Amino acid sequence: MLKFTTAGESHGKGIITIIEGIPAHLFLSEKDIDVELKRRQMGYGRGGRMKIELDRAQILSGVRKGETIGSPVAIAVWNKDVHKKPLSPVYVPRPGHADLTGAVKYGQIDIRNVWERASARETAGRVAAGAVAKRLLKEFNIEVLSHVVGIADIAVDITGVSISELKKKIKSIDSSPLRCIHREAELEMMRVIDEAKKKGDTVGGVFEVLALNVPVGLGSYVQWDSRLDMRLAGAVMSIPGIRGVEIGLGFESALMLGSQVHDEITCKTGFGRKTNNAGGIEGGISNGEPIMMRAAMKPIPSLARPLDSVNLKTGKKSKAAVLRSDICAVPAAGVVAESMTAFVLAGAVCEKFGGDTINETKRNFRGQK
Ligand code: EPS
Repeated sequence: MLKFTTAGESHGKGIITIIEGIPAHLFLSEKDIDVELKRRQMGYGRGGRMKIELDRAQILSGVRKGETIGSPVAIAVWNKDVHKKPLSPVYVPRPGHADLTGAVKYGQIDIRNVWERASARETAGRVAAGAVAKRLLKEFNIEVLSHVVGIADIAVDITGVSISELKKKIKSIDSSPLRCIHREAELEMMRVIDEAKKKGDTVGGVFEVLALNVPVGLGSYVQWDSRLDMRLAGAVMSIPGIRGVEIGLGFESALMLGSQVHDEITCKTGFGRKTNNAGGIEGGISNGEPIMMRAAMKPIPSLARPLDSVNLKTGKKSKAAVLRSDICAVPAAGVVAESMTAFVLAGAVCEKFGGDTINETKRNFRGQK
């Protein structure tokens, strides 16, 4: 079984990721991971921290002579912004962050003890895991991409854009400020972010994740937790700030008739579909069409003009803590969601095709065709 775990705090020594279950003999370099770490750091509206950090991976174990050896792969992303001396405690939780629930749950009064781990800095570790998963998926020509389709109430309509067109456009957006395929909408989105910043506020948005060339048969309907849609939705929902995930038409399908929603089946060289409203998954199993997911991210809870809260020490009404943060992190969340998606798909590939050695996985993959 493919799994990963992370450890580390936002201003501790670094973020450590341990991945278990990566097949042996997969070529893997620190560069493969660095490319993805850099993508996570980008995006218009990021805060001061991203100017300090230059995230780089150090592979600590599981790789010899550029190849995985079947044992756990440990990766470190060292922090530059390390707090060496204890800082003064913070007692006023930010509404919407883990500050209060975490403080109550873990018996903390200094909420730094909560936010150090609840910080989205942890997602650097997820991206490291996702980069390894992407490296594995590359052996099967499976690609995972993302793009931003909305910031606050500015939305991009991609109806009628074919998958090949979308893929071409997405491939060139890494250098665009919001990873958005529509330049005019993007400029409008940037204005909304600037406006929010001026007001001491933050904004959320929606991104789309696409997985291309996914074979038929990943995941299963036989148990609730083997369904691919459940695993993908759960993985993306676990990213800090994500409040909604939909697959294919998602919520819109509830408003339509069955005859409008379901994708008619064709058969030429193999089974195909006239449409892809299901977003590539039926009965919890990948159906060979592109997997399409969207996720909604709420605005980041660290506000320069803080909301009402309560001082945990005195019990008195107080304004929430103000700290350096992003105004908008939706493009970065899209990159993290690619990582989570890649990891779930890599796990499902190993599960279906075997995963002790990459040659075994590939042989069985080819055997299905
Ligand atoms: C982040 C690092 C953090 C935040 C942000 C994301 O660094 P710092 O707290 O030192 O500024 O910028 O974290 C949050 C959005 C959050 O809610 O905790 C990162 O590496 O992505």
